[in-house]
Amino acid sequence: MGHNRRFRWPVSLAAAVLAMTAVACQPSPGGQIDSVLWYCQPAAHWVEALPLGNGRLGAMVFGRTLDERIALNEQTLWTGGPYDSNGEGGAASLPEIRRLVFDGKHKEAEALFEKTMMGRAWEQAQYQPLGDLQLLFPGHAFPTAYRRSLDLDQAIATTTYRLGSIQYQREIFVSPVDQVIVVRISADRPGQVSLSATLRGRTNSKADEEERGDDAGTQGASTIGSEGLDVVLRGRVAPWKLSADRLRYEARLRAVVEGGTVALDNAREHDALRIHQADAVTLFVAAATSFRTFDDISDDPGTRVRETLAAAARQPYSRLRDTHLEEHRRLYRRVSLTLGTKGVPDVPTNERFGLFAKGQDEGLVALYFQFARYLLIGSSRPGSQPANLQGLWNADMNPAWGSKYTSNINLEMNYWPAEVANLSECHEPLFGLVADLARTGARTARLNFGANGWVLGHNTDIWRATAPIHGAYWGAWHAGGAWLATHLWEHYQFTQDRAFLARAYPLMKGAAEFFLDTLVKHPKHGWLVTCPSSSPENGPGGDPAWKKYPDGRYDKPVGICAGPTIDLQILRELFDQCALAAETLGRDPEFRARARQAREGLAPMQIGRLGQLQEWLEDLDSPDDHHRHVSHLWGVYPGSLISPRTTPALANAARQSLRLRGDAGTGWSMAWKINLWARLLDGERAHALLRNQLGLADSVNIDTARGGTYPNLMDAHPPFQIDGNFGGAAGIAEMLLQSHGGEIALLPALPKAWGTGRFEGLVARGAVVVDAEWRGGRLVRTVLRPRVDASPRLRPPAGQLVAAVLQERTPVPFTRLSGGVVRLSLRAGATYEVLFD
Ligand code: FUC
Repeated sequence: MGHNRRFRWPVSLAAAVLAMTAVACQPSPGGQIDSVLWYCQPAAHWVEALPLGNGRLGAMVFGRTLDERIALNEQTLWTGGPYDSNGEGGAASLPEIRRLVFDGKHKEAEALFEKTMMGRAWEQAQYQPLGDLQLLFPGHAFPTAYRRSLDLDQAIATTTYRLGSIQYQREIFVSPVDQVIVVRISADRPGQVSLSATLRGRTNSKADEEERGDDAGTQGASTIGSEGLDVVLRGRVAPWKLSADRLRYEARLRAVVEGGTVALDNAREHDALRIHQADAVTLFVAAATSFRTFDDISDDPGTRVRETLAAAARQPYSRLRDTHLEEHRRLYRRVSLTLGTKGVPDVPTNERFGLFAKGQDEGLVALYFQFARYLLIGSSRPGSQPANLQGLWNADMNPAWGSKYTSNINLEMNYWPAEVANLSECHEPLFGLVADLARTGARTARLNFGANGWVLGHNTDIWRATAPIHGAYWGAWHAGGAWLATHLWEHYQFTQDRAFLARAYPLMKGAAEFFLDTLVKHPKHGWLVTCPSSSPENGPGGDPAWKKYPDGRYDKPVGICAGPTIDLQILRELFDQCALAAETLGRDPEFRARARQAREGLAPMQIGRLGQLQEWLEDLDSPDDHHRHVSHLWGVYPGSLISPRTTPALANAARQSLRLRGDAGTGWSMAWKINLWARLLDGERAHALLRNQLGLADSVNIDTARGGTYPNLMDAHPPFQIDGNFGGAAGIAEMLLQSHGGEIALLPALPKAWGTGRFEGLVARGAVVVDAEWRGGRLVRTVLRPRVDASPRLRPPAGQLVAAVLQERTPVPFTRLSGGVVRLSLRAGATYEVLFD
């Protein structure tokens, strides 16, 4: 079962030995250190290596001196090929499944669901590693003055060390402009660069094959050969029972030397480049697959790779580097964040976790925030696939949960920081996915529900599979598409881009239409509910351990139900958003009315016997339930149905639910709770969660139940899962700036630990760019840069008032509303400074 996979680390003995022998750390060279991750040892484990990416190609740099490993990824390399995930469909059994649920016969309902509604397979395709770039530097085993680093502002990983009197340097980046991985190796004396370089593909081990089983497909083997002086890796994923066609891929390595020689060495196991006594060498890796779209894999990766490589290798290194820097910084430099007054301690990044835990390094939070922005730029650029469970960084043939797209929290969380952290265009790959799902999910809607519109449950893959998988406990939930559709409206809120809204509206409408067709009246209360459904991955009474019998049978918890709170919350917002969008675009009055009417009939949110917000229609929440999913709090965040100001009773109940659930959990679970406490205006509790999330996770013991953060700042579910990074960053932003409910709230959940600080370039709904500066816990000034004409309400921090609003140092009028809130009138393109008492 996909949800209980073992996870193994690729442990390299050589790396571990090297880690111990690399002594004498090199302190930071002068200059910018607040955007740098750095270490005194090479990475012994993948979760210590440093990630680079251009949205499509990824690299993890270990920084070993003797035998460097750079783990490679291409974001479209998945098992299988285009397929239709649907079985015959269970629409005919829908009335019976519903009857069983309403009669309280949940086990029977799940059994019938699993018999009739599941997809052709119970798993989906998996994201695969491309292979490794391997570099061998004979004689480089015992360096001094070693240092490896990742500069987020450059998106360049650098490894430097001395060998005797010679200083070596490697710079690695993945260019978003030239679409290649570039490795530059140099020394401070001529003729000193000698190495061999090759590519290595990955092959399934027997254990991988067995563990994954038939349902997910396998990568199969690749071959290494050469063409001229290029090393070429070619592969084709293994045949898969669900797909007639299968993906092909190719990677190509070339070396351009300055001084010295390069030759092909095919005497060994397989072809390698031998670089001899060069002054410097630039290595290029280009890679591609035959993927064009989810239903077309007819591209020719060989031609693409050859052309890309030729175009890149023609250019001088300095030019490649400059254009890469410029394009990266265009996105990265939009936001800055400084927390605290202490400055950045000049110690290796892995030592900063301890300082942060002692309250001595809030700068780590700022680095963590920027790292998430960096990861989003690296794994989700216009034209690329959306960031999957691992962004695009995966070294495992059988990755946890297939490293695919889990849409009952994880995929959405990946995009929580996109808008507020000023990376709006990095959101686009998600919208492309939604457009595809609206096609594949329309078939599932018809076959399983006899409904119009489109539907997605809790998972999809690169082939946009939409049929339920895993089993009824997970697969009976089907509001994943509706949740994703709310991202379209969010993008519009933040950008005010009407042309985008016009394109997105049919997708939103399709997501809503499915529910307008499938909502049913609950026989007891007459409320409109979803059925069958579930509260994602949780059953009433918590998540009891699965009981497995020696003969392989198991008892599993039952999750199927009608009208879980999360569904009703998502649908309230989706129906509202559709109606507003239709109004804005002047379309579909009938549909608008239908959506509004359905919204009014939805089951209400309810407060239960523990004072909690009920997760289900019935008051079934257990005080002992510490389940990682907090689905019923969707209406607090990412939704905005519940807030301390507008719905105080529901907000109190949400608080109580959060208290009962506790502050621990997987990385993403803690990240969600940061956002929730921020929305509940409790900065101290949000910060406490952040402290938990930024706890250093043990990179070796992957069985630890505790989530946290690995030494390379990547999130530990465990194992590594990128959602926690993105959710954590969104939470940090949410503590500093909120813009739901029609107002821009400044420093709404500022913890004491961040008494002094500043940010520049965060974005509020209404398309207003916001800077703020505060001292001693008090906001000093804010700068607003509206991208469109706007008249937002602005809420200063509690206990402060707006003193003046200036445009080019000249006071402009504003209106005071109640509670310190003011109404501003802003013109697109102008800059306003707001001062506070
Ligand atoms: C959901 C979560 C798990 C994990 C997986 C990828 O199933 O419940 O914790 O994050 O997605």
